[in-house]
Amino acid sequence: MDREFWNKEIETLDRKRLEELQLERLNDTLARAKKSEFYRNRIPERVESLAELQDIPFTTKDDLRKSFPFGMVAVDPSELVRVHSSSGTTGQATVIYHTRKDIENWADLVARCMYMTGVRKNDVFQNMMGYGLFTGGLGLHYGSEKLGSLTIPASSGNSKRQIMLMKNFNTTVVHITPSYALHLYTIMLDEGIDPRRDLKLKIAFLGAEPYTEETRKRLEELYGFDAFNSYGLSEMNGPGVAFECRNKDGMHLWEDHYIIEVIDPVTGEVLRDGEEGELVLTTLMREGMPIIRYRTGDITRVYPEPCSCGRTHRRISRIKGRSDDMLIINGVNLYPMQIEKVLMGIPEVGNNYLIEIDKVGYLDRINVKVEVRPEIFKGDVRDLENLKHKIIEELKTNVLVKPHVILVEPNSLPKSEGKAVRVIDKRKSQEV
Ligand code: DLL
Repeated sequence: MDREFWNKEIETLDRKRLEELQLERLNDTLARAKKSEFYRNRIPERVESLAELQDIPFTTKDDLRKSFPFGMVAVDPSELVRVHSSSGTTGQATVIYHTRKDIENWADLVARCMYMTGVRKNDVFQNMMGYGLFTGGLGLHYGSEKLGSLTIPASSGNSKRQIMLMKNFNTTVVHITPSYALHLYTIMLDEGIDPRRDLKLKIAFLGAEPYTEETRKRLEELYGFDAFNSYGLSEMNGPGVAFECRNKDGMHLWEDHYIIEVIDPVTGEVLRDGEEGELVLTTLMREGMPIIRYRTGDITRVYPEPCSCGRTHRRISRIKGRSDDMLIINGVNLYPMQIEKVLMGIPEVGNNYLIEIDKVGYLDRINVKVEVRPEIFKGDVRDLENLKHKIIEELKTNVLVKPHVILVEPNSLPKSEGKAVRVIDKRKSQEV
């Protein structure tokens, strides 16, 4: 019979042993990190318990920027074999370096994630995330090759070619951002392709941007695949940090490679399992650039209960958004995902939307532009009016803001082939 785990011993290690391993690896990490300019005078030689980690200051994105280019490198630069950079659009990019061992460890983690969802050697894996400095492409690529599945390095975009590749090679597994998956379906419709009928897709990995359970369900229905949530960030390698198992209820964060903390984003206080806050991660295996207590900015919580799959590594909940994504509309706090949740739950709503915020006099106004399904758009105007009212009512009830809703033609909003821009806040540019 097929085995169930990529590495059973480590994935099911009992919690006490796992924590002992973490302490051992944390001390190795501290010793390595001390060799970098940034950490030299910032961290102790060693700690006696995991709890002592809390006495070490956080590392922020700004610290990474300031220590560009080599301030956090902990090995001789000749040992580095790869560089990745985070997708930030403003200011100095954050740069992460890897040694050969780092790349091998990362590939093994990704293979572990893929195997956990049911991918095997005989699968055909089409990687539709950008290849390059972004980690979504190369990160999954090496993991998939390590697992042994046939790997198609398709990269993102060029939708017609993606569809052709899926048909020619009988692709069974895809890696794609949820917003691109929503868009790609509309191209399939135009091309007369019904993925459930014409393709062999079984599994999808969706990640790199926030999305809702409603979007997952919608995509599973449209494509007929099982979609698994995948979380990661360049600073912690990229994809492969946390992934859903077949239960699809929270993402196992690999605690043999990372220490998890969740903090109150305002006070920095460490919260208990189950409490929502900002995720803070420490690398345990990285050689080239160890990072200690990194503030990810991502809002989540740790599941206190163990998972029935047998893996002992704790799960984190779907990321609600980044702490800096939160919008304040006339005093009401709101995450864009709360709007997506409502929209993707309404069947007549199409596969794309955009939130624009501006000011009218002293008041904030939120405009939600929503693409409509083609058959509804071409149908009766009264149905469109009813749909508009339904969206407004549901948003008012669930999100507590009254938006201005504009229904638009399918495929008319800016398309996403990678990470979608869901919000345009015009209030800043309106200030005089
Ligand atoms: O997006 C790494 C990645 C690639 C993850 C492919 C998963 C799949 P960055 O470009 O550094 O790295 O962006 C990291 O994206 O801090 C989150 O805010 C967001 N993010 C990533 N995965 C998820 C997810 C890659 N599943 C930032 N849900 C992170 C919500 C996510 N947000």
